[in-house]
Amino acid sequence: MNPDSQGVTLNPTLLYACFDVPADPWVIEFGQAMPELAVRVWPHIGNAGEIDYALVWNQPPGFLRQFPRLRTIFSMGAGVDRLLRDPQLPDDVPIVRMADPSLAARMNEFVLMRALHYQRRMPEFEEQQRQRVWKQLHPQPPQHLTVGIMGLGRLGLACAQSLLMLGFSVRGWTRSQKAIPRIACFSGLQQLPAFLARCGILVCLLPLTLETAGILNAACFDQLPRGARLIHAGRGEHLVEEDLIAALDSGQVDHATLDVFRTEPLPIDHPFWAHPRITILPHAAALTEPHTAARAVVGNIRRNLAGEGLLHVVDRSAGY
Ligand code: NDP
Ligand code: OXD
Repeated sequence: MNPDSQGVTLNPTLLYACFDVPADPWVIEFGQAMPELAVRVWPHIGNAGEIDYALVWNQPPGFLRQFPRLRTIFSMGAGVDRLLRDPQLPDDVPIVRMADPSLAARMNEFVLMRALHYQRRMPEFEEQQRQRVWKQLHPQPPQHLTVGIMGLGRLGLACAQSLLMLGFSVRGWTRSQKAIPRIACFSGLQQLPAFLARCGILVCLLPLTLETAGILNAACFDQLPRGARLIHAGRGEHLVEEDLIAALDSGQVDHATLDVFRTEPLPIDHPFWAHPRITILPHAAALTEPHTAARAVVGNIRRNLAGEGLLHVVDRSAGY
């Protein structure tokens, strides 16, 4: 460390260790946002004892133990489930999740796009096109279509507010009870059935925790109105895959848009690829964008250096 008389680090060092994510755009953005920040890119870490901050993604278990001076772990993603699964994660270093506003903006676009796709009956028009059928179908008025969002956090709440502006009827399900104007709010497992009972479109934007793993299962699908649609951009482990296939095949669920999977990339022989009522995206609903995300990280580094509290710190006991 290189402290001045108040104990503030003058030349902080950030390690970039996002495996499989190219470093170059990030190095450029960090250089512009905070020229005094020294950025080292894994594996060229130099002296591990000089690393103050680490920006990580998909790093191997135990990786973060080698940096004795680490002050903050920044996750490149909003979801920190994989990070928290590391049994050797240093337990005295705060973890900050990605809360860059552009992530919420991208997720918002994605959920709106798919909700409108369903509201405007696009799956039916696509099928008509395959059959060369010319038949006009009235869209479902959005106020008659309830979109239920599991998780009203930074992403879910942004989506909920935009859906409201488009006239959809919106409800949300969270861990703690909320009171949000014009959104019917439900919380906890006890209120899950009442929440699900009206969701013509179910959106999953939950973090993956012990409580939420496998939550998109047969019991969940059975409680939805018949013919409901699913938009899933949480984590692959939320979904019991065979239960979705059964629900689609029985007509209980009409269509699913899936962005996340238990195994990513989705194996080439996975039945989802060819299912006529599943739309697949390669975990691309909301990608972290270096230009804005590097500034979000720098903002927090500056707060930390100034002795202010970090923003968006993960609650390890809650798991998100
Ligand atoms: P937040 O932490 O801001 O919000 C999480 C929400 O989930 C909160 O409303 C929380 O409730 C709720 N929640 C957590 N546990 C439970 C539970 N047991 N029962 C009911 N509700 C629960 O997260 P973000 O909105 O930033 O991100 C959500 C997730 O989206 C990420 O964890 C990640 O998995 C996924 N994601 C996917 C991306 C993609 O491209 N596919 C991109 C980015 C994120 P409460 O408000 O009461 O705390
Ligand atoms: C994230 C993700 O968590 O990309 O940000 O899924």
